Amino acid sequence: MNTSKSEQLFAAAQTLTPGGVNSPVRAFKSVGGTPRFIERGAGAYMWDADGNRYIDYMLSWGPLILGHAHPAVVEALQKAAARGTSYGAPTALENELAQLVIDTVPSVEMVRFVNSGTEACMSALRLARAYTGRSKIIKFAGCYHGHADMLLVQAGSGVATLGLPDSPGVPAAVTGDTLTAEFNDLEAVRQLFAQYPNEIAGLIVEPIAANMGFVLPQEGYLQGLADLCHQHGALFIMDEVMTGFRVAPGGAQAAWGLAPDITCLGKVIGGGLPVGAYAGKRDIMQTVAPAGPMYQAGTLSGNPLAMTAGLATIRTLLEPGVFDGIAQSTTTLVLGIQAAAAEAGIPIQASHAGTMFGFYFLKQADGQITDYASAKEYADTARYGRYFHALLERGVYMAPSQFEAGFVSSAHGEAEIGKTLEAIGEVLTEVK
Ligand code: HOZ
Repeated sequence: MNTSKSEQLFAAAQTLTPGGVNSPVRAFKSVGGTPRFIERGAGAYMWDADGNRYIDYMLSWGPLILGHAHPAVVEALQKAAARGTSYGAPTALENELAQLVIDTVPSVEMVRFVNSGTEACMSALRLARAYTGRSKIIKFAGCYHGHADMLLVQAGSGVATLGLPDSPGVPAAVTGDTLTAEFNDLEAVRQLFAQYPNEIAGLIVEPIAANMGFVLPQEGYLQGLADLCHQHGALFIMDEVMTGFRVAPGGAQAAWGLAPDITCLGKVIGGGLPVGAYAGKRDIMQTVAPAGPMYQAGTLSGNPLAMTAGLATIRTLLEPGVFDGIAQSTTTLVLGIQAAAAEAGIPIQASHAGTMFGFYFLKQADGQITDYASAKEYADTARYGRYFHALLERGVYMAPSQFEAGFVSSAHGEAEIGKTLEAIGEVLTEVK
């Protein structure tokens, strides 16, 4: 595969921006090699600067649930752009998207739009602190909620991929109120609440830990967290930036019958444009300025183009059969990966939920990954790197890290899933 243009572009980029990328997970650091510079996308495919075509399972890290450049999204955006790209004043579009989110995500009664998942989570925690008058928060090792200072503690995603310790530049005073526990360990959280009575404002959790690979919550775990929060006067915050509109249209909370106090959203609700949102029960959300005293603002928040792309995406996703079709493709893909790995005699741990999936190559067949500690212990990142590149050579683009999730879109039809499984079958015999 000729990648000379990507190599030239990457060399230039490294002189222009740190590491040559504008977000660390793009840099292929843990899998090695040169990141592909992408020129265009259509449906399930994207093309790099050298003209190589890939079936895309990263989908901009989740947002593109209808695939690249879906006609309904593109057409709506073209019309919206012609009317102006930002006003710094409210629009009807914000009402429409807020109402759609409220109608679809069960626990949500009010929404505040921001520009990214980072902003959504950062603001959700400020809200929990403002609402409860308490300072401490709980997060889980290997979970990633964006790069706000207080949340860069035992973080997943790029921090896990690069094997970084907690980031320099984050003052100890800022993380002093961040308590951590291992994912799926309810007892650890019980102990934290016992240790800090009346001090914990809220607990934030990814319902599926999808920034340290793909770890499903154990039966009853998330409800157990919610119950502990409520017994102790803390808010239960679900970070559904990745799982929102992906595990089910109403997110993991709809699929699993959970009622968080605050929900963080992003990715799909912006249809590929920069967006985030925090949302929740009315009396909690009324704490936010100008309705209440907690300050949070943004020049481009509720941006008309982002609202337009989100509306077109979600409306199309909610058409009969669309979501279920993507979920079915995801199931077919994961079952196929499991079968191919079994045939090749390679131990893996694969799982999926709705339209998301993930799998680990295991260093030992009896290794079971349930949290960040076991992910670091059992995940065979070296084999993942070989698998990633062998697939890339065959025109299949998975996330460039063992510690990230995969995504499927409505544009991934039988042909794409079939070709992908064929490639995976070949690759798994190669990386044995
Ligand atoms: N949530 C994404 C990683 N899991 C964000 C992508 C990025 O950090 O660039």
